[in-house]
Amino acid sequence: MSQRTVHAACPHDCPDTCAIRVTVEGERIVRIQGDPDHPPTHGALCTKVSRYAERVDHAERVLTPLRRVGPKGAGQFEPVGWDEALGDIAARLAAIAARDPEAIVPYSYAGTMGLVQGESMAARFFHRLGASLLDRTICSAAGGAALQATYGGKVGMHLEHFAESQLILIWGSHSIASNLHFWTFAQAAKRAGAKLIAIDPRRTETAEKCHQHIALLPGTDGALALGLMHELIAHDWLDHDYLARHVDGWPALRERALQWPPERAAAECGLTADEVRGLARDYGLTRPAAIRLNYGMQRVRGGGNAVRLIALLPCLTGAWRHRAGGLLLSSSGWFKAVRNDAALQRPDLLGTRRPRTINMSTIGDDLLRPASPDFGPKIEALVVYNSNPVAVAPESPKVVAGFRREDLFTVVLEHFLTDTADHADYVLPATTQLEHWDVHTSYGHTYALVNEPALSPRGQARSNCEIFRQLAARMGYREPCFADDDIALCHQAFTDAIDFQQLRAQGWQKLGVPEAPFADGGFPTPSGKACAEGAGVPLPDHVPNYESVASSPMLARRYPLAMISPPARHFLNSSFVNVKSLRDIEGEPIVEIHPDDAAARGLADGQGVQVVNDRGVYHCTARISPRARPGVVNGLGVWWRKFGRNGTNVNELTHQRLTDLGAAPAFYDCLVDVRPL
Ligand SMILES: Nc1nc2c(c(=O)[nH]1)N[C@H]1C(S)=C(S)[C@@H](COP(=O)(O)OP(=O)(O)OC[C@H]3O[C@@H](n4cnc5c(=O)[nH]c(N)nc54)[C@H](O)[C@@H]3O)O[C@H]1N2
Ligand SMILES: Nc1nc2c(c(=O)[nH]1)N[C@H]1C(S)=C(S)[C@@H](COP(=O)(O)OP(=O)(O)OC[C@H]3O[C@@H](n4cnc5c(=O)[nH]c(N)nc54)[C@H](O)[C@@H]3O)O[C@H]1N2
Ligand code: SF4
Ligand SMILES: [Mo]
Repeated sequence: MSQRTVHAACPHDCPDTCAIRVTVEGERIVRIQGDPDHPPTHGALCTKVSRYAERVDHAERVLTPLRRVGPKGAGQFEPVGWDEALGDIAARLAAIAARDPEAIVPYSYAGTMGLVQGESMAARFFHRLGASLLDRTICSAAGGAALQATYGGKVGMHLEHFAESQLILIWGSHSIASNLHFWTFAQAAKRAGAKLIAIDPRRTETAEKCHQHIALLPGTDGALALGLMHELIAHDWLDHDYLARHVDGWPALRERALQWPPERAAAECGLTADEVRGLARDYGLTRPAAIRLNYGMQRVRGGGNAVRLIALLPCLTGAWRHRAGGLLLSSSGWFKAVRNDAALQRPDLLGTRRPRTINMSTIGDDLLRPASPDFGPKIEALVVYNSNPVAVAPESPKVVAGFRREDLFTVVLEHFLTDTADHADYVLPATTQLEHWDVHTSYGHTYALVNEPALSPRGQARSNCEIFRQLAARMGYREPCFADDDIALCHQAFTDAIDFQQLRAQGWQKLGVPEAPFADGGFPTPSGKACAEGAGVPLPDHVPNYESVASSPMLARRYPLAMISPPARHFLNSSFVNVKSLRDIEGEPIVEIHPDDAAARGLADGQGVQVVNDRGVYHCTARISPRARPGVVNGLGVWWRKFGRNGTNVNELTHQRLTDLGAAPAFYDCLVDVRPL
């Protein structure tokens, strides 16, 4: 049989959004390779996606609709035909909608980042229904709001230009794990003489390979940024012309920064004053200097303010003047000009209705809330797609209790029986990226991509869009938009600036973003200036954690260790945990603890431990390791609960309090203690 190669895109929630070439022979996967012509991908995929065939053709893939037969949450199902499943689901949703459609809540995130299999037909369906809206805050909302306030959008440097930087601060990013293709450009810079500095509480493989590692306490980045500003001012390492012409609110920020001498910042951050001074000197005197900020540092109470302060650093030094200077947290805002979200999602189908919005990050509390004038109706039905909230949402004891409610009707579109699918009344088999059409943008580079199906749907799987199209038909929705097929949706996703035929021919297309976008100001804010302080935008400040030894000393007496829970390198959030070869690399759920903290607790390496706080108990294995700094433990995530020693994962311990900006979770703002099992 002859072989065929198609252009695909990695669907996962990763800034790299690789262009992929999939070679198949009939319905058999022959090869999955990075596209050598796509500059960010340059032919390489990460370990996870190189092994994608193991995920697509996994023995445990859900390949027929399933109906619950056991108790809620037990994961016991029987196969059922599509007609029966869709008929029953439509009838159940219609009955709830007849009382109050807002009692129905869609729950989705970035299982696929595709514009089509993400929020297109699904959004149309829920808009037509009048269901509650979902605020998708779980990952990047604090940093996103901060970029919006500071730059006027989620915009920044080009990925490729980091190769020409002379100094790169890798700030709150384990690039080798979660931004691998950036790391390649950083390596090129290093070979050309650049200095790399990691700013991260954890001594990651990335931090190890940098020239310097600044291991600050979690949630103290805002204080560090203020301390750096203090030094930039004190030594006059400022670009006065840039500040005068392109920054709003500089005099007030200057006053605030002058209150943060290096000693004060260092005390707050758990660093030495010399570390703060040295970092400021490097940043103040090296040209061009770039910051690769990432979302790890904004998963704390003050994450939004911290991002605002850091995002102002290149405005103080004028680093933006050079294309290899400035900052990149997200590039997704550059796609605003070419996206056609309203055409895909059709918010007009709401008519005059204005449903309430549920914040996905407080789903634990919200599932347990009774009806009230403030909250609206009790949640009676959840339709989950592209997400695994039982594993990934904060404070799992509450999330699980909510999902176990006997009076909650839950439908989960999935590839696998995840912790969330185990709690479903119906599980519907979804296609993977190799079996459906999609188009993609990126938050780490500036190329649009297409994904052509390489395979027919496995088993009875259907694409998310097909499932919502069929549900819409059964609900009696007759608007023409419910007849659009997946290819038609791909066409509608972009404005004419992206030529779909050309996209198909090459697999990707670069956006027209200026080389050095803010060399002469021109930020997409109302004033065109970067904003330190302005109308409705207060001056940023260091906002201490909800939970830390310094900010909550009473709590810290019982739970003296700060816990962060960044992802294990071979998983992608909770995706891939069930791929055995990847799980074997990670081994088992662990908590990294510094030798001194382990000794104080009489813990041995490899010993079973309970990680505890008032919210829950998480059993895992202690790894005594210099990757953990004193006072901070690293509970790597996000394991499936069912692979955990006591059927929990690290989110058993996290809380649902929200960040200062963006109403996001503060996963890494969490006190615990570690005790022998
Ligand atoms: N392999 C792999 N790749 C991934 C993911 C994955 O799960 N696995 N997830 C994807 C997703 S959804 C996202 S959002 C991104 C996440 O990737 P990043 O945006 O890089 O965020 P995290 O991995 O959460 O954290 C990055 C680093 O920040 C550090 N950190 C934690 N707290 C703080 C702090 O207070 N200050 C500072 N300075 N650093 C801190 C952590 O120790 C970690 O090493 O990666 C994507 N790529
Ligand atoms: N403690 C702690 N918790 C965290 C984090 C952390 O660092 N620490 N990270 C947080 C972050 S950054 C994020 S982004 C969230 C991520 O949370 P989620 O967006 O829920 O991401 P995943 O865990 O990868 O789950 C995605 C699910 O979607 C499914 N899926 C993939 N493609 C498709 C498709 O085409 N159709 C359907 N129907 N399903 C599909 C996958 O099988 C997978 O089970 O987790 C957050 N939770
Ligand atoms: S997960 Fe990231 S690095 Fe891996 S293939 Fe996908 S986009 Fe590329
Ligand atoms: Mo994320």
